[in-house]
Formats: sequence, structure tokens, C-alpha cells
Amino acid sequence: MVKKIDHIGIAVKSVAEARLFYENLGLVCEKIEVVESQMVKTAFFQIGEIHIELLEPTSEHSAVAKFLAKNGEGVHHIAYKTDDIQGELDNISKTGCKLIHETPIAGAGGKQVAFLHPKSTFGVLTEFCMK
Ligand code: CMX
Repeated sequence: MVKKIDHIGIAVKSVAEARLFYENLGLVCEKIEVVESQMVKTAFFQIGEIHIELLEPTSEHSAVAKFLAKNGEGVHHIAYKTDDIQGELDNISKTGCKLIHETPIAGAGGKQVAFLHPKSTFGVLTEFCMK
């Protein structure tokens, strides 16, 4: 079972510009990290038990670059925390849900992550993540 929402990913053109909005809300940027495998620069802000993750593409080939070109800036994905990421993937795939990753990959913050296709999740790109 998923435990809670871990973070909400927001696609932005520039982390340097967008972070100011969140800092003006009083949130503190915990870290900025480039995730090479996903071709993104990320910035994390904690609020309560969850995080806001800003996502800036580092390459025109990034999934986030494609999202920005089509939709502009905005909510990109919701990530759910789990203690058994492979179990979540196996369970949800049995329901017919289309997986983007059949096994976890390395994500930001040393987490294992895996995405479900938005066409199987009522239009919301969905991530499982596990520390
Ligand atoms: N939310 C909702 N729908 C989305 C979406 C998103 N973030 N990204 C794409 N889609 C929609 C597209 O609009 C398209 O819809 P239509 O067919 O109605 O036009 C559909 O999904 C398929 O899109 P596509 O153009 O065929 O495929 P893409 O090449 O854009 O790939 C996706 C889409 C989700 C498979 C790809 O973005 C992916 O693999 N994402 C997972 C990895 C990722 O997003 N990494 C970045 C974040 C990493 C991090 O958090 O560290």
C-alpha cells in the first residue's frame, strides 16, 4: 500500500526563478540536485509531511522539456511513498495499469522511483518512490 504523498512535481522553465515564489511563501529550499538520468534540475521544498519538487529540464530531450513545450509550466506529477516499490508495480500492473518503468530506477535524493503512464491514471503522471 502507498503510505502518503511524498511530493508534487512542478515543471518550470527555471528553478532559479521559480524558487523565489516558494521562498516568498516562507518555504525553505532544502536542496538543488541535477538528476542526470532524468535530465532535470530539481529543487525540493518541505511543507508539512510532503515536498514540492521543482523540475527544470537540462536537455531538450528531457520528458520535462516535452511537457513544457506542450503544456507550459504547471503540475507535472504526483509521487506516492511506499516501502515496497516493486510490490506496488507488480500489484498495479495486474489491474491493467500501464507502467513506464517495470522496475525502479534511481531518482532524486537517492530514492528508487518508478512512473505509471498518465493514460492509465486518469491523466495524472504518477510516481512511486522509496528511500
Ligand atoms: N502529466 C499528464 N499527462 C502527460 C504528462 C504529464 N506529466 N506527460 C505527458 N502526458 C500525456 C501527453 O500529453 C500525451 O497525451 P495525448 O496523447 O492526449 O496528447 C500522453 O501523455 C503521451 O504523451 P507522449 O507525447 O506520447 O509521450 P511523451 O514522450 O511525452 O512521454 C511520458 C510521456 C509520461 C511517458 C514521459 O514523460 C515519461 O516517461 N515520464 C516519466 C519520467 C519523467 O517524467 N521524468 C521527469 C521527472 C523526474 C523526477 O521527478 O526526478
